[in-house]
Order: sequence, then structure tokens, then C-alpha cells
Amino acid sequence: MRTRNLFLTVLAFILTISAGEAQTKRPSVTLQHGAHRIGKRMDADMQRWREYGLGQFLHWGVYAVAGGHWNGKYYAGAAEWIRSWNEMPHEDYDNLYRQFNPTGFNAAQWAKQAAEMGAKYMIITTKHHDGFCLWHSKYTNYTVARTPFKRDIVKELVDAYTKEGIDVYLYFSVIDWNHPGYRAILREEDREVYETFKQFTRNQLIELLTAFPKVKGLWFDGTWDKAWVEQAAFADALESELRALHPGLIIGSRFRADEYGKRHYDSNGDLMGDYEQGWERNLPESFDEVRHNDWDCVMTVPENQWGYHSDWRGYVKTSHDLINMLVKCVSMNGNFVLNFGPDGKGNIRQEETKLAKEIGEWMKINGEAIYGCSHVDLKKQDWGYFTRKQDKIYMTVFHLPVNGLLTLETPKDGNIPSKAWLLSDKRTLEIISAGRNKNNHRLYHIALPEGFSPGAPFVVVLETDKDGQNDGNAYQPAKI
Ligand code: JFZ
Repeated sequence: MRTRNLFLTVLAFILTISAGEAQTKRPSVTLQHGAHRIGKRMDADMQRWREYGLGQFLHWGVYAVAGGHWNGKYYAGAAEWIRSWNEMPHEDYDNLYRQFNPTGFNAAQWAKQAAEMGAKYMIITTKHHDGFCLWHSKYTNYTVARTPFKRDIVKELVDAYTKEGIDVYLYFSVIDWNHPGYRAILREEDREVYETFKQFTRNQLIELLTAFPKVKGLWFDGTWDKAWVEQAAFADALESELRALHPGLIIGSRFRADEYGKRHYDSNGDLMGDYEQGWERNLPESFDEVRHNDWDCVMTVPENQWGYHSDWRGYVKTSHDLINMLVKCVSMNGNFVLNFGPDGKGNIRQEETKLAKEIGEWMKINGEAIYGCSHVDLKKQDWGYFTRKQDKIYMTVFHLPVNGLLTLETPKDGNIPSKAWLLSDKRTLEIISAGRNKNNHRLYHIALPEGFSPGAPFVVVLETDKDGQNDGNAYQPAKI
């Protein structure tokens, strides 16, 4: 009895405190289907996600057969959207699966290439908006099982990537142009048939997690339709069900809306899901924009092509462009996910293979400044980005100053950097004290070797004082 009373007293105390906190910190709307957690997830699975740095996205489906062309005409949109183009009759698109026979597909080879690029996780389109399933779903006939190829592609990829030590995430589009019950907007008379679509969606998600227990998470897309946004209660319950089915499951902010139709961030401004999933071909400019959340950025190589388009037009990013984005993401606590769109024969195109190789070569030397690294509270400098891991600070340089000096500004009471060297060959660099600026912050110049011109981004490592003791000659990292 006594223990019970004590328990109740403690419980009441905790409830009072947390209620008080909720009131003072967040004057809020009461939400049933908003965020269910405030702040970052701190478990081991999420910590692993946070340390990836670099990921690979794969967009693959029957759109790869068309490759951005139909009847000899060039489609200017994103190749995976070709079904929505007036020039391509739906009937033609919906029969493409009969030609889907990617005899060049080799999951082990793709996984090896991704590993050599340095990717720590991969996201595969199990089903894009067209509804075509790359796995053997029993809930529709529109799957790879009915193509001449037959093989379960998701299964082969999950196995091959997992074997390479790369974590797998499943992209899933809620929009499904193939399902008879799918609607973008619900009229009264659609409500009944839409229920069949909701059950179908639930069935497929449960099917995926059951068939592929090794996957780490789900990457949702096609959740912006009004019809889906209105399903806050259903989607919330489904999310709980999926999490219960697959402990540790990671889901981004693009799955469900709250009961007021707010997406990503709920009506109280709190992030829904485990990380922000809104950085699409777009990066935050400053750390303030990410609001202390985890996030990923998904990026295409050309301007806007996810699925295979045989004719890339416009600017195509170089490996230096992509490495710049990668480091920028990590410097603001994000992961960078680079997209690949294999062709209809199951081959990864030359341009992508070349980029993967170049990025991989860079990562082999400089990956230490990426993996497991996070934001540093130091003023951004024009030469590039700071990242940090434990007591080391990394300066990844993209713009080499003509005077060969890299500026570093430390907060007023910060200690000085004790040692600097080039990550590539361990050459020690001189640290020159350059006085204080008008904010009374100390300035330093890290001097690069005479004539240093690597022609590629490079990393300078700064050693910092491990135990934070001020010996007058050690830089104390700022608290994050
Ligand atoms: C979606 C898809 O339509 C596209 O085909 C691709 O799969 C991509 C990864 O996701 O496109 C989007 C989704 C969201 C935004 C932009 C494009 N957005 O939030 O800005």
C-alpha cells in the first residue's frame, strides 16, 4: 500500500511539473494527431541515422522504360512523372510493365558501387505515384511479378545493400494512380471507395515491414493530396501500428497531417515524425532554418530528374558541387541523399557511375569530416564549412583564399586552437593569431603551405582541448 501511495505521489508530482512546463513553454492548441514527441529522438537507431552523413536514393520503376520519351517526343518534366503528360496515353503507360525486363540488374553491383561512394544508407522507391510495385505485393497485380523479369527487386536490394553494411529505407508513395479507390480530393460519393484505398495502403505498408524486417525506416511521399491530409486520425493510428510492428522504425515528417491539415510541422510548430523531410533539391542557408531538428536533403544530379531520363538537359552537377552540398548538410546536422535513376535495362548510367566514383575517392580521404559529424557553433566563413566530431573540428575548404590564409573566429571567451593539420597528408599548419574583431572575438589565420593548390575541396583538422581545460593554448569547442 505504502509503495503505491508513494508511487501516486511521485506520479502526481511528475504530471504537475510536466503540465506546468507544457503551459509555460508552449502556449498550444490541444492536438490529438500532432507531434507525439518534442525534440530529437535519442535512441540508438536514430543516433545511427544521425551519423550516416551520406545516403543514396534510387528511383526505379517502369518509367525507366520510357526514359523521358514517348513516340519520339521529349518530355521536359521529371521522367517518373511521364504518365501525367498529355502526349502519353495512360493506356500506353499502364502497359509499360510488359516490357520491363532489366536483364542488366545486379543488386550486388549497385550495392558495391554505393558502398564505394561512401553511402551509409539507401532509399528505394518500392512504389512511386504510378502504383507499380517493385516487390511481390499480394494486394495488387500491378507488380514486378507480372513483368517478364518477375524477380522481387526490393528483396534483392534489401539483401544486397544490407550485406554491404548499408542500411535500407523504403520510399513509399501514398498517391497511387493505379488503385481504383485512390482519390486526390474526396467528394461525398467517393468516401466509400476511398476506404478501400486506405485499407490497401495499410495492408501494403504492413506487408513491406513484414517481408523486409531488416529495413530501418520508411520514406514517405505523395502525401499532399487533400483527401489524404483529411485522414489525420487514420494516418496517426497507422503510424503507431507500424512503429509497434517494427521497433526502432524511422519515419520522416512527410507521412501525415494533424487534424488541422498541417503537415511536417503541426499546428503548434512541432515536428511530426523523426526528422524533417522537407529539404527537396534545396538546402537551408543557415542553421537557424533547421530549428535544431534532424533532417535530410534529397538531391538530383541534373536539375529535376529522379527516374531515368535518357536525355539530361540543362546544368548537370559536378562531384565538387555535390560534395559541397554534402558538407554543407552535415555542417547543419543534416544527411545528404544523392539520387540515382537506373535505366530500363537495370544499368546505372555512366554519368552517375563517374560521380559515385569521384565522391567515393574524396570520401576515402575526407570521410572523417563527414561521418558522425555535426554542427559547430562557430561563425560561418567564406572558405567553406565547419563540422565536428568529439574534440576535433574539421574545416572543409571549397574556396581557397588567394592569400592562402583560412580565417577562424572564436567566441569571446573561447580558447585558441592548439594544432592544425591537413587531413590528406597530416602536414602541420601554422596558426597565426590575428587579434580581435570589433565584437572582441579572437581571429586566427590558418596558413596553408606555400603554393598549395589541390584543385579539389580539402580538409583542415583543428585539434581542441579534450577535457576543456584552459591551458591558455587549447581551443575549447563551443557547446551545441
Ligand atoms: C516527389 C515526387 O513527386 C518526385 O517524383 C520524386 O519522387 C521526389 C523525391 O518526391 O516530388 C516532390 C515532393 C515534395 C516536394 C517537391 C517535389 N516538396 O516538398 O517541395
